[in-house]
This record gives sequence, C-alpha cells and structure tokens, in this order.
Amino acid sequence: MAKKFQNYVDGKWVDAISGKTFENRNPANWDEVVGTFPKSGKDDVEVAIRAARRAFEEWRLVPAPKRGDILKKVGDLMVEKKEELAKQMTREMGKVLAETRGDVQEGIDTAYYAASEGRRLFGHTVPSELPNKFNMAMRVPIGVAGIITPWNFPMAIPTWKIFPALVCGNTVVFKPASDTPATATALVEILAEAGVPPGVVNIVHGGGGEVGNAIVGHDEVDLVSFTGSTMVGKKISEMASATLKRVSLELGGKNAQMVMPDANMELALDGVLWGAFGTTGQRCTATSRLLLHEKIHDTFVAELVKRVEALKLGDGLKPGIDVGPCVNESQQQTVQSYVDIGLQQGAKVVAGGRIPKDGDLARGWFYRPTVFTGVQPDHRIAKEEIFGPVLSVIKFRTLEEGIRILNDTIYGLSSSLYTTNINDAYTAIRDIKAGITYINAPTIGAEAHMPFGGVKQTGNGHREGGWTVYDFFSEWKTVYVDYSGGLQRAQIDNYQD
Ligand code: UN1
Repeated sequence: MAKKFQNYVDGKWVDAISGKTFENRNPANWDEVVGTFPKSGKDDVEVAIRAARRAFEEWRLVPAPKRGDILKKVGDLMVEKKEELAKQMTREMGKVLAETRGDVQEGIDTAYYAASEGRRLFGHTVPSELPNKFNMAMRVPIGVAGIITPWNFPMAIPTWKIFPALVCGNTVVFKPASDTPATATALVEILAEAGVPPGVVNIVHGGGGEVGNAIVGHDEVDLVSFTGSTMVGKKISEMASATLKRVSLELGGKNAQMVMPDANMELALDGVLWGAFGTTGQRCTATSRLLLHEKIHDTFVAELVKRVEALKLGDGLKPGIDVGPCVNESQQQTVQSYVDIGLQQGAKVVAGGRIPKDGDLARGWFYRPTVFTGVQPDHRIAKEEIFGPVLSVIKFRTLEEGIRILNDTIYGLSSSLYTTNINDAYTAIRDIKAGITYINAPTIGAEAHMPFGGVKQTGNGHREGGWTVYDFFSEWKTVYVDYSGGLQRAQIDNYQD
C-alpha cells in the first residue's frame, strides 16, 4: 500500500474536501508509487486562507527574534533528518543523492539565515526637518502569503520563500508542485514540529489550475511568490493584477557559459559538464548554451563529447550515478521534441540525442545528455528554455560578439565567462545582461545568502535569497513622532523664503 499523505490546514492533517487523490511515482522507476496525495480544489484553498488570515493576527505580534528562534529549530531538525529527506527527494524527483543532500543543505542555510534575520529586520531612523520630531521607517508584516513552488529544488525553493515570509510575520498557504508533494509535506511536518502555531503555515496539494489559481485569485491573499515557467508566471501576474497583490516571479532562463581562448580549459570543461548536466539540466540556472571562441571550438567540443558520453545515467539512489532521469514523461517528451527541432533546423547532435532503452533505464524517464554543435543564435534550441540535458554550442569570434550572442535572449538569469584576462572579465561583468554572472565558475551554484533572480522575462524585478528577499516579504511603514507639544507644519506647508 502506498503511503497516504494529507493537507495541513489550521494545524490539522486533513484530506481534500472532495476526498479525491492523486499518485506520485518515482521517475527513475515508474512502477514505484511514492504516495497518494489529496487532489484539492478551491474549497480546500478557501479554508486554508481563512485559517492563515486568522492566525496572522497573532503571529504578526510575536516578536521577530522569537519567530527566528522557531526557524533555528527548523534548521536543527533539517540537519537531523538530512539523509532521510534527501533519499525521499531522490525517489520522488530523480536527481542524484549528492544533489538532494545539497538541496536540503540549502534549506538548512536558509533556515539559519532567517533565524538570525529575526534579530535584524533593520529599518531606518532619519532626521526630521523639524525640531522635536522623530522620523523612522520600519518593516511590518504584510498578511497572507501564497507560495507556489517547482519540483526541481523541492526543499530549497520552498524554504527561500516560506522562511523569510514567516520571520517577517506573515502567514503562509503553500502549494508545492504535484511532482514533489512528499518533500513539501516533510518540510511542513518539520515546521509544525519546531513550533509554528496552527494556521501559520498551511499546505494544500493539487494542480496549478485548481489550487494555484484559487490562491492567486483570492482577495485575502496579500502576496504571491512563484517559481516556475515564464508562461505560468505571466498568467499569475495577470490574475494577481485584479487585486493588485504583490507578486514575486522567478521564471525561465537560457543561461550561457562563454569560453575565451585564454581560459583554463580543464576548468571550463568541468564547469560546463556540471552546469549543463547536473540535475539533468533541470535547473533554472542550468547551462543551456555554450559559447566557444572559434580558436578553441573544435578541440573543446572533442574533449567535451568524450566526457559527456562517459556520464553514467541511472537511479540517483545508487552510487556512481552522475545523471538521474527527467522528472516525468512529459518533460522527457519535451526534451525529445527539442532535439527533433534542433535537427530540423540544421544543428548537429554530437553526443546523446536519444532516449536510452537499455536495462533498468527503460523503466524511468531518462534522456541521454545531449550536445548540439553548429547551432545558430536564431535556432529555437538557442532561444527557448528546454529544462533538460541539452546543450547548444555556438561559435563566436570576439568578446563583444560573444556577449552580444549571450544577451540575445528574452531571459537573463545566470551567465558565466571563463577567461584569465581580467580586463575581459570586468567588461563582461559590466555588459552581460543577467541577474547573476560567474567568472571562472559554472552558471549553477548560487549561494543561499546572496540575491538570486534575473532580468528581462526571467522575473519581475524581485530577488530571493540573502537580505533582498526580506524586502519582498515586508512592508515599509513610515512613522513620525512629534514631541513638540504644538502643531508643527511640515516644511512644504511652512516654507520661509
Ligand atoms: C533553480 O534552478 O531553480 O544556483 C534554483 C543554483 C541553485 C539554485 C537553483 N543554488 O544552481
């Protein structure tokens, strides 16, 4: 019997009101059911939002350092359960155990950062233009936060959003991706065990069309934080505009690694192998384009192909596996269709390009890590996000041309330049249009305490991570205290020429 999971609403574990359920299976072995989950609808969301709204009135008054203490406990519990959480995550979404451990670690780092932020949440005190008057601007909680998260970082991304939301004094209605509901449930169990009061965090499982839309469209939800595709992000933005709620969107990418002829080639090879095929290419920061200077193009590709072909595919729970499966059948089919499109438009497959059928691999949604050469900047595989193990190699002749190609996309999340020339490095830092630029490091590997996010259609200008996410989850309140005992008009109403 598959394990049965529930929603968590107002401090109680409950089924969907309709009693409907859905199954979640292991992408490395489709016969294995991870669990059954409530297939919730609008009415489940309604109950959760009402609980979160009620709980907000008390939670907002809990001193922020005390809210932080709970997050410290959350971090400690995650440390204790790290291995168990990582194994469950590999079973439900496929990435290899070393990476799911990293995913949990990112959550732990975020918890401890949030815990300490409870003792900061700095505001400003500012001199007044009038005597005997005190001016300050302080951060205040906003209300109910709708948190909608993807499956590729099923632990880290929810923690990036939920932990700062809580420390700032908001309450949460959380809808995780339907591909990773077990990891999300484990996170909520930890929050409850650490002492988060009833109603402060609620989880409602189900599809985006039902649960997600009900959250975004609800006038009692004050803010929405979403990570996922640009297409869905645009719909969320439109829906949310009806109530003018605050929305943070972390969307697609078409990240490039660029290699100059003076670069350390070993380093650049290691970088692209990890950046393009780590997490089976299913990171929003994944290296999807490799821009090679014409002088090193052929030798670099020859060496890269050898290494890509040596990558070992398989069940991420087994030792020695480099690359896990795609998360589900539809993702595997998307990858296959982009490979077909690449071929039709005239690019050449030099590694991979197929669904492996050998042995155990036939039981999961695997795809051979794939490299295309001869890709032109206007090919669809050079422009559209694939979210799978496919790398498009593009040739360039000068630093300026390389940066132009790198910037020629509707996205702008992560970017990377390999060079030993410091002038080129700083020129690229200045001219690359992306939220994140790495020098001599791959496009993946953002640190939890640094701002994370992108420009152009990668988002709507907000940042997660580090100190910047606290701007999203809190509101500025400006306070003037007049202790003069008389009516003092502000300078604009009392200006002496
Ligand atoms: C994502 O791909 O959605 O920078 C997040 C990284 C990770 C986070 C990726 N720390 O690769």
